[in-house]
Amino acid sequence: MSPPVVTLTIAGSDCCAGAGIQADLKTFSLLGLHGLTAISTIVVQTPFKVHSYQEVSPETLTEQIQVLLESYPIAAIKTGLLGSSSHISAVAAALTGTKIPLVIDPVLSASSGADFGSPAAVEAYMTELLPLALVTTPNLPEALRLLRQNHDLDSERPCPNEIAKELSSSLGISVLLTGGHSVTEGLLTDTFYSRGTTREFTHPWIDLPSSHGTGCTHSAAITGLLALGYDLEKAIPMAQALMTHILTTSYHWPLEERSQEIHVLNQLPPKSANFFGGIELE
Ligand code: PXL
Repeated sequence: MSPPVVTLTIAGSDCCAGAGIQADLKTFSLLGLHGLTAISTIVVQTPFKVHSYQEVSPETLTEQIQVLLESYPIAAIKTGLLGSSSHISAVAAALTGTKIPLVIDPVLSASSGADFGSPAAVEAYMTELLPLALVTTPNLPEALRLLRQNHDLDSERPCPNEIAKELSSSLGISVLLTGGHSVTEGLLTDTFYSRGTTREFTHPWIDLPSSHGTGCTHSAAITGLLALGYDLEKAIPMAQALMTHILTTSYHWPLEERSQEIHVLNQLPPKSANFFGGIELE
């Protein structure tokens, strides 16, 4: 048996395993990949609330990345939650000079609370880390924060095509602006801007109450497909098909004593080895 392709995630640990490192690893496994992890932050949370979080030192974060880069044939890398500007700078320093495709999910806040988007973090993303990426996958609020634009999204609707283009042009990388924050008639549109061209990917909005980790899973799927050798133009629609499968087959437990229902994205391995949510790997 040939060894699996290796993929690295640099992100936070989510103890309830819906988001973060745990979501990334499950998504990599689903694609038949060997996932490696460099943990930035330990987040104590459930889907309803972030209780606390603890950053690892920038030195320990760097060391994890360095030993993994030295020891494994890593085919693609993603970053998720980085707890501070020191983390972002440490990751940028550790990845400078590697030619490995890099996907950056600029997590500026956890869905259940906790803000990671200080002005220093935004600055470090814009000047140090994001320029190293092949693609970044912000949602609209994240893209606006990175561009330091203030909009009241309840009353204004900034044009996603212009935001994606502006972010892409200022960084010199491709941008996939995810559309989860503007659902129209049950559909949402992700906007992809790359080298002067805009493409829109429209798909059904699948609402999953009390769940989290969609952004992590989505960017992990893109990273995994890049690791398998697909280019971005193919990886993006394939990752979306995989997301639709993961969301429509999500699961939850009966309520019993708990006051709220917890829904979990289904990243369990499919029965047929080569079938991923309606897409056959070539
Ligand atoms: O979904 C964003 C996210 C990323 N990483 C970690 C998280 C969360 C959200 O809860 O906990 C570790």
